[in-house]
Formats: sequence, structure tokens, C-alpha cells
Amino acid sequence: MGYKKDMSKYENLEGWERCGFGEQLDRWAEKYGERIAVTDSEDEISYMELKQKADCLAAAFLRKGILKGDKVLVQLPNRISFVIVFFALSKIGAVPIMMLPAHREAELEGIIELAKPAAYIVVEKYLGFSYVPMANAMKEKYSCIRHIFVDSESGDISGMIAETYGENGAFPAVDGYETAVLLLSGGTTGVPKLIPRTHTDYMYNARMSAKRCRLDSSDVYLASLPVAHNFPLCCPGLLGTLDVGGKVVLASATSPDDILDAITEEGVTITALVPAMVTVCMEMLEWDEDYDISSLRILQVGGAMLEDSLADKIIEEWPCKLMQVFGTAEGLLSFTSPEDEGSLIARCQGTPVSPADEVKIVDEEDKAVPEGVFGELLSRGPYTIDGYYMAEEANKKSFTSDGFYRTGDKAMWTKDGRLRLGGRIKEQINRAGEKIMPSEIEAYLCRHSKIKEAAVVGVTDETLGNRICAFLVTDDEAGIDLQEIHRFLREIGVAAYKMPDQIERVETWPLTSVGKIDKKALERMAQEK
Ligand code: OOB
Repeated sequence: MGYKKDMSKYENLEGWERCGFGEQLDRWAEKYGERIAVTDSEDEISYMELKQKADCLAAAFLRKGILKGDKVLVQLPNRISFVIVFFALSKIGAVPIMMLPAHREAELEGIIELAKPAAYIVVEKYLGFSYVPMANAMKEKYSCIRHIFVDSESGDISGMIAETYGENGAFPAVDGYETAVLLLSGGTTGVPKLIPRTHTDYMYNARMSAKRCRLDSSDVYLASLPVAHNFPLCCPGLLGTLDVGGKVVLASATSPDDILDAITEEGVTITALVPAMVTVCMEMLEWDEDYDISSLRILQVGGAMLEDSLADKIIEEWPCKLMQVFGTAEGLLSFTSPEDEGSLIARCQGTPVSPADEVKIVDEEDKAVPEGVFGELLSRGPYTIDGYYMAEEANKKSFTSDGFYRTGDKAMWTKDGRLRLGGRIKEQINRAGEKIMPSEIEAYLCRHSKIKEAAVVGVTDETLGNRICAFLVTDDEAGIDLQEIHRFLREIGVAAYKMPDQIERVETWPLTSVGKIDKKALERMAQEK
């Protein structure tokens, strides 16, 4: 066992509360009552109704035999039922695993083997894909999955919400220091990693983010990224907005017209985007003048490197404050402030959101580097985890012996005491904010009968940040094309965002002086094509 975080150290922090999300919702319902809590493309729900529906669903889960501590795969898009499900599970102390709608069999299997979920909640259909056959296949294969609950207009979830059995009865007691959610780590190396966040630390995460955004009950937050992701869920996102009594708008897809429509129609004051989405929204704004984004107060941009030139352009053209957001699902968040000068905002990712965050930037020997010099960013603190879920081996690599999380990111302190990110130290591709481990894709590719060896690299790309390029040694003279690879990866159940954007065939590998595949050389080769 490695270092274990001492939660009592943080008990005097403002915003730190030993309490579950279920109980938080009850308090919000009391305080904000009939105010609208959440809207989606079809409906809206008040704080009071949200509490009532979460209570009904929680009681129904208990009756179906979902127990406190059970893990539950949740794979729902941005819609009100996601929110009801989240709080219902919290109320009974069951733990949602935040799958993304894009995930398929390959991702699910690794997670199921690791976490042994008791139930799987899926949307019936989303963006043309039917989830029920996939869910049934998983249930068939893994006996731990006792229940599948389908979310559709007349499906299990809506039926369970509508059931009334008189009093809903008592729910099991939930301690704020217990695990509230398992988030997915972007940095999977074949074996997926799950990030256990407690009720208390995750609420604190939302509150410190809300505080940095100066969020209050007049704010309208638009979630356009998949809300199962930490950024729109909790930075401040859905949870931070509900805590202050604001309104959350859930956009069902991440296309620029959906985003701009929602901002125009709902009077959105704050939203969160990845850089690639900002670019497409800007293009859309240029040729369509009907959108009105004047209600926006803050545009949060994070999840991937924001080019200086794009930052300058946002500051110049958008009628709101740009907030640069560096974030990790493992914990640490660093944002710029609304009061910062534009010139400063454009060139850094601000400061950690909690006064109790401990951040170090170190060289290869874990020694602190001076200001202005890049090193690896390490962090420890109230809402940063001290280890992945059941992953002793991975934890030895990802955490120092005194409990600092190794982000794998290159960063430096600027002369104004701000953090500036500089790309990755560890191998990881950041494709439009989605994190992809090359080794995972390499393993999938090598399952193809024609592929003997594969090496995957991220290549700088103007729109995506990184695009995925796969170098292949193949068996077959006739070769293999991108289409065939996509078809194959789809067949074995790989999420669409992990598909290579480019393939290159090689006869022999460029090697480093110690005889490893020289990935830097491959990156240069891919860039030149
Ligand atoms: C967010 O969380 P994850 O867990 O999907 O990815 C974390 C990684 C970081 O380690 C870093 O490599 C990259 O994403 N990243 C950035 C960045 N923000 C995240 N790289 C450069 N500049 C930035 N501003 O991506 C996430 C979580 C919460 C809020 C926002 C993003």
C-alpha cells in the first residue's frame, strides 16, 4: 500500500463538507424549490422535482436489489435522466461508472472486468447507435451484471421514476468520505484505470471551480461536452451550477450549431469547450450572423493545449471573458481568473483553484525546477486522488511515495506565479480533448490478420490538436487501407474517437540509440506526409 490521503487535514477548508450528493440535493430542493434546475432539448425540471424523481428512482433501485457500494455502469447522453440517475445512485450509496456514449465493447470489457458492476444503465438509442444489444451481450458475458436498465420514453428508467410506492422509505446512510463516482482516466494503457472520487472531494472540486468563475444563481451553464466527463460535470459544470441555484442547459450533441443555438435561445452565461470546438464555433459565427452570444459572461476552454493565437482571437472576438482551464479527472484544476488581464489569460492556465492544492514542477530526478523552466507537473491536495481504483502496480508509477500524482504534463511557473502548460511528457495523444494511449490502439491493430507490427503516434494537427497516425508493418503486398482499418476497429468494438486519422506503411522501424522504436522520428515522418 502506498501513501494514503488524510482527509481530516482538510476539514477546515471553506467548501469542504462531509456529506453525500443525495443529501446535497435535498438541501438544494429546499433552498431553490421551484426554480428550474436543468433543461434539455425536450423538457425541464425544477430543483424540487429533481429531488422527488431521484427519490423515486433511488427507492426503485433498492427494490430491484441494487445495494450500497454496488458499481453501476452509466452510459447516457446529455439529458435530464442522466441527472436523475446520478442523484438516485448517490442517495443509495451505489457508485456510477461514468462511461461515455462513444464507448463500445472494447472499452466496456476492460472496465467490467476491473469493477464488476452489478447493473448497466443505457440509453436506448443515441446518434444512430442502439445500445441495448451491446448491453445484453455484456450481461450475457459477465455474470456480475444482474440488471440492465434502459432509458427511453417508456423504458425501465422512466417507469421506475413514475412508480409510487407511498413513502419511499429510508435510504442507507452515505458518508461523504465514501466513493461517489468512478471517472474514466484518459491514460489507459490497455488496462483501463478508474478514478475514485468521494462525495466530499468532488463537491469541493465543484465549489472551488464555481468560486473561481464567480458563479451565482443568475448563471445559466451550458453543458455541450458529454456530461459524464469531469469538465462539464464538475468544473464547475452541472454540480457546481446546481450548488449555487443556477440553471443547467444540457445540449444533446456537440455540433457548433447546437452549441450556438443553445447559447442564443437559453441566454447561456457560461460554457466549457475544448479548443477544437472553439475553432468550429468561430467558423460558424463568421458566416451566420443570426446567433446572439452576448449573454455569455465566461467561456471556459480546456482539456487540451490552447494555441496562443487562438487564445488571442477568442479574447478579441468573443463578447466575454476567456477562462483557460487546465484540468485532470484525477483532481488538480488550475484556472485563470475573470479579473486577470487579457494578455495574461492568453499565455497561461492560471492558478490551482484551492488554497490547499500542492503543486510541484520537477525534473527527471524529481527535483524542483526554477521558474521559467519546464518540468513535470505533480500535484497533491484535497480533491486529488491518492490512487486509481484497485491498481496497485499502476499506482506505483503514477504517484510518488509521498502521494503526489504525476500528471505526465510538461509545465512551468511563469514570472507572475501562474502555471503554463507545454504539452505531454508521457506518451498520450490528445485528439480534440479526448485522451488516447498509443499502446491501446497498437494492441487493437495487431489483432488484424494482415498487421504484423504497429506503432501509433500523435501528429500536430491544426483543428484536432493531435491526429492519430498508425505506422504499420503488414503481411500483405496488397496492403491495407484506412477504410479497412476503421471497419475492423468498429467490428471489435472500439470507440470512434480512437480511429486512426492517417496510416503509413513501413518496412523497417527507425530506432533510437537504445534500439527502441523512435517515435519522435515517426512523428516527423507523419508530419511531412
Ligand atoms: C480534462 O481531464 P482529462 O482527465 O480528460 O485529461 C487530463 C489531461 C491533462 O493531464 C493534460 O494532458 C490535458 O488533459 N489537459 C490540458 C489542458 N487541460 C487538460 N493540456 C493543455 N492545456 C490545458 N488547458 O481534460 C479536464 C478535466 C477538468 C477540466 C478540464 C479538462
